[in-house]
Amino acid sequence: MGRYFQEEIETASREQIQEWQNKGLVATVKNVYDNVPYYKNLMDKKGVKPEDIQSTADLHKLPFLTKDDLREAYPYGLLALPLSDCVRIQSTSGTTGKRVVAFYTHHDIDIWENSCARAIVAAGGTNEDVCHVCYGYGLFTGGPGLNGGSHKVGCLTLPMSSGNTDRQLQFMTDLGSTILCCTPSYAAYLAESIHEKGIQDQIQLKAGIFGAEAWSEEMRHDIEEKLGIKAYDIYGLTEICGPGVSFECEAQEGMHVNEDYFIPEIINPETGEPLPDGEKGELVFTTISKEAFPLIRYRTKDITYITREKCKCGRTHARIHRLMGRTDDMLIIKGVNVFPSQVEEVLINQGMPANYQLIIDRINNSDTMEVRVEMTPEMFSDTVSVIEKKEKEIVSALKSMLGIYAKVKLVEPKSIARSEGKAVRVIDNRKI
Ligand code: DLL
Repeated sequence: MGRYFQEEIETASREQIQEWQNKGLVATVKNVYDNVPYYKNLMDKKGVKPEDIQSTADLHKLPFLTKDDLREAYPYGLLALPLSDCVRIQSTSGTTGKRVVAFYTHHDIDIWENSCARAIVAAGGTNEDVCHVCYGYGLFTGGPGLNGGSHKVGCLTLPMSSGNTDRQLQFMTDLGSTILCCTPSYAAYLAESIHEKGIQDQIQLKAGIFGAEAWSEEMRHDIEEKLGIKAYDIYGLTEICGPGVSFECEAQEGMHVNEDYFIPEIINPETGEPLPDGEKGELVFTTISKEAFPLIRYRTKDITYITREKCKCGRTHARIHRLMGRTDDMLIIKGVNVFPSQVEEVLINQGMPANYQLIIDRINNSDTMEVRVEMTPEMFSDTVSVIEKKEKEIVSALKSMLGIYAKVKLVEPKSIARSEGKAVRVIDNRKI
């Protein structure tokens, strides 16, 4: 297979990429204007017609799309094809009320799996490899995406899904897994477990493809050293397809965006103005190949910058720098998206006052969340067992809302520091 999954595409000239993008953009804009009333309405409001868009230089004329639009149009309002042409949905983790649902045709799954296959080959994968996928399977895109990419490359694919570390390690040693796909925090946890059990000699891993949450260069070095592998970053979001929107190559100097499928832009999050290469801002994507759920100028809220400088690996597609945070308050805990407002909703439903704080940490390389919430003066005079019972009730309500465990601690009235301005709801002690 060589160094690339699709060499001609991945190493195409900038002129060629530009031509694909211009053509794809013009066709996509015409398609959504003609077939998706929601888009027509947005474009009409902005006074822009499909004829005004001739190339990527006209991108800035188009309206943005946000997660709120996706929620408003839920579930079918942004579909560009009849449902009979769609074969799959995926959905985002942990959002309140209406989740975001993305639709796929056979073609859409194909380009998504190509994206993941490119990532696997960029990490050194071939059909000789045993690809161990422990991202979650189901509505989350991590498992299905890497699974599909692994099939395309011809690796022996282990659809492990997440959890059950003992079983993960057993398969990893018995079947000789060589490529590990999971969140960086789970990779670090697996590395620790391997050392605790003293089974380093039985591990044959050579590479890891880690994403879905922020991680640091330090964490990369730590995982690489403990597992004896090269650790590659992979980025993506459900709305655009899932993992594989961009991926790292052997140079490990930023993630190549699959520019034949997605046009990246960086904007100033306050003004919406496009920013030049090298300047940090909010990442925005326009899809130019998707059929069922094309998105135009979708604001990811992720912060990074773009470079189009030549990469040592020979790939010509633009790169984004390791993600540098988000413009909103969404937290990613154990790969699950959590908004403080969701926690607030649970607390209020449980009859608690909205004086609370979330303490996020990374202990033994695994994310933890503690919810501290003030009791009312009446509760404060309750017995310890009544208070403990209430804590347990909140733990289980949070678990069913968020899908993850959070420790709950009821604290004295007025013991959470009040701030002058906006409430400080989140204390994130993770060093990432
Ligand atoms: O997390 C898709 C994915 C699965 C990517 C597996 C990589 C590997 P969502 O659940 O929709 O999709 O969450 C998307 O996760 O907007 C980022 O804020 C964050 N994110 C994803 N990859 C990275 C990364 C999947 N490599 C949101 N570094 C995005 C930092 C990441 N943040």
